[in-house]
Amino acid sequence: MSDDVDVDAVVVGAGFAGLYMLHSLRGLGLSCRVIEAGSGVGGTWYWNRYPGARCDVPSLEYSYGFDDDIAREWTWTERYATQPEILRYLEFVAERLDLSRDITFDTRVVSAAVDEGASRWVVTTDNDEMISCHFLIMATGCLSAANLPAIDGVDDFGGPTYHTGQWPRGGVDFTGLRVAVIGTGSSAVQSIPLIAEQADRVIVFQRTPAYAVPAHNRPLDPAEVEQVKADYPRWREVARNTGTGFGGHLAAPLVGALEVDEEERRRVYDERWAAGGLAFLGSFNDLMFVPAANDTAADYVREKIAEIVDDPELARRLSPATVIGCKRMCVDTGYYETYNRENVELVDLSGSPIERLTATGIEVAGTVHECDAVVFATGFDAMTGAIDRIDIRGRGGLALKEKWAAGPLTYLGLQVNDFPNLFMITGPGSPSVLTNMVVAIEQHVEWIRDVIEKMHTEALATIEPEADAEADWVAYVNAVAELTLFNGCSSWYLGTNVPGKPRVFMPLPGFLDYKQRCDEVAAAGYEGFVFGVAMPAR
Ligand code: FAD
Ligand code: N01
Repeated sequence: MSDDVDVDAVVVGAGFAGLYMLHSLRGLGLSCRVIEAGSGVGGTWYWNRYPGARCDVPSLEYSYGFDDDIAREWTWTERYATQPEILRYLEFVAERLDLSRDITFDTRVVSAAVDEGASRWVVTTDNDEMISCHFLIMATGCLSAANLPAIDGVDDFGGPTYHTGQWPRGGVDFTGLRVAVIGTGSSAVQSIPLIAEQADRVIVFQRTPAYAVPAHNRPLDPAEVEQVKADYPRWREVARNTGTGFGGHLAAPLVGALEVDEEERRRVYDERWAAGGLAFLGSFNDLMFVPAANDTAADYVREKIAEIVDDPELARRLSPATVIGCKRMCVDTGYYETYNRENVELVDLSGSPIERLTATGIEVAGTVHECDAVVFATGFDAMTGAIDRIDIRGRGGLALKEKWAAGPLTYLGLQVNDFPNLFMITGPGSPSVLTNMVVAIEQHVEWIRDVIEKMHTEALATIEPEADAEADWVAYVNAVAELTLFNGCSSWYLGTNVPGKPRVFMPLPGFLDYKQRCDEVAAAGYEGFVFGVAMPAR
């Protein structure tokens, strides 16, 4: 072990969340160390370098709002920025705020344990370093723990394999190759059209078809950018007061899909389809609540798939039968059109899963589909995966993983009972992945910053949620989820993409209500939290 290090706070992760947390803690005059497994800042945008990776919340909104100078100095070039552009933006922010000097790269946090006597955490890294800190803040990301399914024979395959979330930094050249892509979620929907343009052949292995709406990506007109920049503070304020953290400048739907006639419904869907992007699901206010309303949107997208894909049987296989929106919707550029190419083939796994990888290909129902490279677009152990991969021990040696064995338990998605001074940014039980995540991250960072400032001012050693407050919050999150159609299919929101993970809806729908609740809790003296002057014994 190297010499022990003492800091006020350790932040794990240097994506949008970790960078802003570091800047905020510095603003309080605290010493802070960020530990990041990657070799640079960026988080999601450092790791996901697959072809076609870009945001699906418009760039003008998918960016920090906390610093007016940064907002003015940075100029987005496309409606939906590419991964390299978003990474450059985060590198620019890190440089502008001189953040990297407090970040340790290429280092993974492997464990963290409460030292009850000293009211501190002891954090250990894979470089055998031990860091003692008062506050431990997980900025580990909701979608950062790659999910590599345990498929037989992976080691037998003779060619290279890639996961979209761990893409090589130098890129991959698929020219002349037969490429298998496993999965049809957002990462696959973005990458398949570009891989198909380069590779000799693409074979897509689809277990469940996805709903995709067109991005209609385009270069941003400089005049439009300047107009938004001039009005940025108002834009940001409006976004922070929506249910999703973005799109506040669009007219919010005031009616349900079943409250209008067929002609009006189609007009609205046509308009949203032509506008492009996730706002399609905001066409009507009941789409995620009323099954018959949801059917109208699902039918509309299925019709579009049938119009775009030339082969009717292929269109049928690409058409989802589930509730639209219960898996995260995909935003595409030429995804369905790609299936009209001669060099693209779909293997439907709905009847029989992948049996194994062989030396030369992927075997399904006794047939080996020959390929030279395999892309796992198989997603993430979402929301809890990155946290669960760290051995976190609270009071009495309680393992967080054990506490969460039946599903994550948190108060406000920010803290866990028995784990004093441990915070999570966009933790389970908060709106997180159902929002423009930059807005949700800023709200969490600022809430955590404010409570830490209070603790410093008032010489409070610990903060921790009461067990009852936590139990009530978990019940509330479940009750809200029950009102929606999110339970209507298997999804990573529910953890069902990872074998053995409990089926629990992890995020909380409704950003605005949530934000108001957090503000009320703080205004009421941090209702539901207990402060200690010294670390209490278990
Ligand atoms: P991340 O960016 O995931 O960063 C977490 C960091 O923590 C990672 O760098 C990781 O290496 C590090 N880390 C984790 N565990 C450890 C450990 N034990 N030790 C050390 N370091 C660790 N959201 C949107 O709102 N709009 C979008 O358009 C959008 N597009 C996306 C596109 C893709 C391809 C993906 C995968 C996600 C997208 N998201 C989007 C969600 C995205 O994850 C968030 O918007 C945001 O980038 C999350 O930032 P973060 O800092 O919370 O986490
Ligand atoms: O992962 P996913 P992702 N055999 O979990 C399939 C964000 N994001 O990386 O649906 C065969 O959505 C799995 O099948 P099924 C966004 O929030 C945003 O694409 O479980 N198939 C599914 O088809 C997104 O939702 C963007 O039946 C297997 C796919 O793999 C989240 O990140 C871009 C399998 C995984 O899809 C995750 O997206 C990218 C197996 N054993 C990501 N295991 C934007 O557009 C899994 N699958 C901004």
